Amino acid sequence: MHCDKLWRGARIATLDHALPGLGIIEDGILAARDGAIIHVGPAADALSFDAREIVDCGGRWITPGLIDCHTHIVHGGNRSHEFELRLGGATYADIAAAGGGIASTVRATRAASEDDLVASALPRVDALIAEGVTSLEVKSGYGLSLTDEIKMLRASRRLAEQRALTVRTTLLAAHAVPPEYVGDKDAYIDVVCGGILPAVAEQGLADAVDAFCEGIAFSPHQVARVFTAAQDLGLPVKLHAEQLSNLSGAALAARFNALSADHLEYLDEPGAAAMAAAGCVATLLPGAFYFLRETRKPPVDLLRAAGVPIAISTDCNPGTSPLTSLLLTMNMGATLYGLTVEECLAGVTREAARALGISDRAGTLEAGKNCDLAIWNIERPAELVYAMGFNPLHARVWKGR
Ligand code: DI6
Ligand code: FE
Repeated sequence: MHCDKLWRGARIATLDHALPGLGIIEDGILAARDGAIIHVGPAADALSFDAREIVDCGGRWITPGLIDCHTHIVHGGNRSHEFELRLGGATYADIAAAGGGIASTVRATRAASEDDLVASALPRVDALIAEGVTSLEVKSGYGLSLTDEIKMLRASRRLAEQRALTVRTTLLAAHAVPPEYVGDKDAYIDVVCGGILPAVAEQGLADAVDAFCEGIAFSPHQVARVFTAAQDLGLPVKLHAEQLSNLSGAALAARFNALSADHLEYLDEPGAAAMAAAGCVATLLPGAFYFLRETRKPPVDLLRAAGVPIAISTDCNPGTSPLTSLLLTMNMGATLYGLTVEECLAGVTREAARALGISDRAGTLEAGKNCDLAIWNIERPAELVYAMGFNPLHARVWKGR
C-alpha cells in the first residue's frame, strides 16, 4: 500500500482505548497519507507499505500530539503586579475590590486590537507547541461585550493560521460580570443569550460555549439560561464548576450533555454520578490549584469509582494559572492530585480530545485519525510526567507534517 510517510524503529504509546494501559507497541511503525494515520502496528507491517519518505526513530517514543483542552491563552496584559501584591499579603478579595482581578484583564483585553491579541498570545502558544502540543482550546471571556468577545474569538482562530495547530474556540461570555452590568447579572445574561451567543453562532466563531458557575460569577439558574440558548443554536457546552464551592454545577452540566466540567475541587458524589451517566469529562486544572495555594483537591477517587473520564489542562490564564507547560501540568496532576502516569498521559491526549469533542480525529494513534504526533527522547513514558521543567521533545508532527 502506498503512503506519504512512514515512521519506523519507534516505541509507540497509541493511547488506544481498546488496548491495555498506554496501548504500547514496542517496535512499531506508523504510516500516514494525506495528513491522516493509515496504519499503526508492529515492525513487520512495514513490508506492506511503499513509502515516499521513511523516518527512522532510533527507538524514540511516539505519543499522540498533546492537547491542551482548557485555556484562556488569548488575553491582554498580565497580572504579575497582583502576584506581587499577593506575595505581600493582599488577598484576592482585596485586589478585586481595588479594581484588579478579572476586571483588570478585561480592561487590557478591551484596549488591545485583534492583532495585539494574536501577537501577545503567540509566544505562549509557542511554549506549548515546543512541548508537542498539536491541538489547543482557547476561550473568550475577557471581552464581555459583543465586539470584544468576537475580537477574542477571531484572534483565537487566527492562531491556527499562524501555526501548524488545531484550535478549538469556546465562547465564555458568562465568565464575569462586565463593569457596565455590575449589580445586574441577569441583565448581562440577557445580553449573552439574546445578543452575543446568536451573533457568535451566526458567524461560526465558536465550537462550544462555557460559563463560570460560582458565587463570584453566575448562578446555576443563570448558567442554565446560557446553556439553553447554546443548545438552541446547536452548540455543545462545558462548565467551570465546583472550583471554589459546590453549587452542583457538574450535575447541571451533565443535564445539558456537556462535553466537560472543569476544576471540580468541590465535586460531590451525585455530581460525579451525573457526569459518569452523561459521559461528561472531568477536566482537572492543577496549575490553578497550585498558583492559588488551594488545599481542597478534586475527588479523584470518586471520579475513578464512578468511571468519569479525566482530562488535565493548563487553564493558562493571567490571574490564576499563568502556566504554559502541559508537561509540568502532568507533573502537578501526579504530585498534587495523585494521578497515575497513565491518567496524566491519557488526560492530555485521549481524554482531552473527548473534552473538545474531537475524539473522531485526535487524541490517540489509530488509523483514520489526524497524524498528530509527539516524538520524544525518553526511555520510558513516565519521564514525561516525572521531570519538572525539562523538555525531551525530539519532533512534533501536525497532520503529517
Ligand atoms: N476560573 C478561574 O480560575 C479563572 N477563570 C475562571 O473561570 C480566573 C481567571 C482570571 O482570574 O483572570
Ligand atoms: Fe478556566
